[in-house]
Amino acid sequence: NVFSTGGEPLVQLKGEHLNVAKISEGGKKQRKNWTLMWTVLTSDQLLFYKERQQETSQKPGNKTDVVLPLCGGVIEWTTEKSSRKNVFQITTNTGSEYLLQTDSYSTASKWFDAIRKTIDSSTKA
Ligand code: I3P
Repeated sequence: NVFSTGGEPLVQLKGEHLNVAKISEGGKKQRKNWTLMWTVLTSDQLLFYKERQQETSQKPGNKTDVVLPLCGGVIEWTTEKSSRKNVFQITTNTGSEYLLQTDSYSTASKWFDAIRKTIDSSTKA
């Protein structure tokens, strides 16, 4: 369900609630604090919102709480960095590390695959 909405970033995956924890910022370790975030994948960014967004307002800068650039990033499943299940880590090209998690394996793997493809295509571009 890839669609473009007039000049706004191409949205690859519409919003869904995922648990998010930033564990490192610019190479510096952070205290883990899981937060349920409304997550939107665009053609080159992952956007996290504290509150669920309407589809019409899914664009960067519109109350986006965290913008995670995916170009040059790395994504990998991890079983060591959390006691939770279905956890994967995204490392940005600036050395920030985020854990993403949801109890549904199918949801987690859907996001993992879409983010991996986005990292690949935005890194080549
Ligand atoms: C952390 C909290 C996290 C847990 C983390 C704890 O404690 O319980 O949920 O991560 O484990 O340190 P606090 O709230 O006191 O900071 P998981 O849920 O991912 O296991 P960790 O230290 O092993 O990362």
